[in-house]
Amino acid sequence: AKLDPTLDFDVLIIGAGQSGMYSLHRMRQIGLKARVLEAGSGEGGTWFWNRYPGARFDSESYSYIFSFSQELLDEWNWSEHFAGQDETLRYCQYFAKKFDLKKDMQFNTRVASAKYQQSTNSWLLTDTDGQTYTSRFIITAMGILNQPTLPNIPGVNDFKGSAFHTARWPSDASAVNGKRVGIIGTGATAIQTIQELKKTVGSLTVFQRTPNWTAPLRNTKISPEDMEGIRKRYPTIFQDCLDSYACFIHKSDSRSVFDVSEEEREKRWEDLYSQAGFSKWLSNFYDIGTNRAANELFSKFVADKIRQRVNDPITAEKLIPKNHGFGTRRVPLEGGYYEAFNQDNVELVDINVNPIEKIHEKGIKTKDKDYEFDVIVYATGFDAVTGSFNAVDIRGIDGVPLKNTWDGGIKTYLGLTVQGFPNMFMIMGPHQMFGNIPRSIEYAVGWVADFIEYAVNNNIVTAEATEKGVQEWTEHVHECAKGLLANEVDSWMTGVNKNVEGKQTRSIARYNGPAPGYRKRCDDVKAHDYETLRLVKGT
Ligand code: NA7
Repeated sequence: AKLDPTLDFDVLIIGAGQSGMYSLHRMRQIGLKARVLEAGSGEGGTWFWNRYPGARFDSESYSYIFSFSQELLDEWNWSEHFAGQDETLRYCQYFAKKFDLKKDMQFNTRVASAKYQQSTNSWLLTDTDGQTYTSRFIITAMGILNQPTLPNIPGVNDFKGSAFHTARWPSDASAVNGKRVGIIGTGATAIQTIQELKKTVGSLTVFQRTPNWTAPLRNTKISPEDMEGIRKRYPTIFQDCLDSYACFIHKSDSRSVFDVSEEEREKRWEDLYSQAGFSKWLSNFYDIGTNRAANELFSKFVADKIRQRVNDPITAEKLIPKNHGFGTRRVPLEGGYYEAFNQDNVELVDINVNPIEKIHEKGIKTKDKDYEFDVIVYATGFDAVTGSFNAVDIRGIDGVPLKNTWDGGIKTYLGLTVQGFPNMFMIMGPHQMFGNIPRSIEYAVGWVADFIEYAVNNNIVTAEATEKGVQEWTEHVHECAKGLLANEVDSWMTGVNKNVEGKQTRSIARYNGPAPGYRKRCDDVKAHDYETLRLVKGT
């Protein structure tokens, strides 16, 4: 079908990650003419771009996939509980192949601008080569961590050796073997990278600004028999995810740290520490996320584990966070991270004590020492969430830039739509449920697809968030954010990236309430024929 014969497409989708691929599949099911525009040379999004050594799931692979297709669940086998990047990318490629998605995906196409055309109720997209595309609807499926940021350190472009961001790892895997490597950053990405690099580098110098609380991933292989067991449990796994606060498979604990004796608490924490995945974060006593005293007790428990694992007590103390509690930032998971610092060829530099003055031709100069490197790795994170949107010149009614609309703070309706930007739908936009991202993607794509199908069937040519809807939703998002220790700490989750102008202070970038509540609100909007959107019928 073509909703409007003067337009190229019914729907344009920006991004070929899991959001974009599933959006395309759903648009085709409705019978619409859709195309995905993707900057990369292949599908997979996050799993396409992030090829650094050690990149892998921190969540159980089989909970981080699409649940809608029984065939896909029947056909795909995971080899590890926490699959590596290559396996997850192959899953994405298998998904694309199975649903024959690639014929409607256009790669090596970076969208430069997206402009709403009032006269035709349509969108005009222009890529960086100047090619234009028009459509009735657009779906942004750009991901929340797709704009890598380099550190704002003087001389960052002066280094003559090989230097790259973790999300742009060179295809030559031996790039670091036997080399003198410096790495800046100690976030989730750095932690995965460091524990791999320690095996092959000549030497490794880690420049740390803020240590992170991290705990064992405990990844293991999945045998064919185990996989059959997992397959049988899929319905339960997905239901458990849907029922939980942030869609993870880990069951929450409604007890307070102070409900149990000290002995019982320690026993529980030993047990959690020995378990795989995020259980030590998500299945812990509920108040480690809300009560400072409770959080301090568990943080001390984990600090002692770090002290036991790191031989040099001074290095151990440097690796223990002092200014934020466990789980108040996204918890990186590890397998041998702390032990890296027991190797003679690995050094930890605390840049709060010994600040980096500049990067130069041969390496990195700190206040006390000049380091020479063959390779510098920037594990310095992303201009998260709004960064994906700011990278595209998006303009709504009267040519108003989306950037301006969000200047005084992010405003959306359900994290899915923005007032002044009709017919634009966001998958993993700000103020949406994050948590287990594929669960959030599957829900959001489903909601948007259901709406677009409704619009097509009811001759609706424009749909836009209303001022009242946006105000109520934004207030609700801010209300839900109260009381969480995580919102009192700088991180990409609280909208802070010191390397990016305008991101020096905290903001509320995500929906912090419970996932079931989020879905109920969105379901209600659908049940009431989207009456909280401003809908305009065609003639
Ligand atoms: P993160 O978690 O944002 O980590 C970035 C790291 O880089 C973090 O340790 C930063 O220190 C450090 N950084 C950034 N800029 C600088 C400068 N200028 N100087 C020194 N150190 C710096 O990104 P990741 O890629 O690790 O993880 C992103 C998400 O991907 C993660 O949460 C998972 O969901 C997967 P800081 O903490 O700001 O002091």
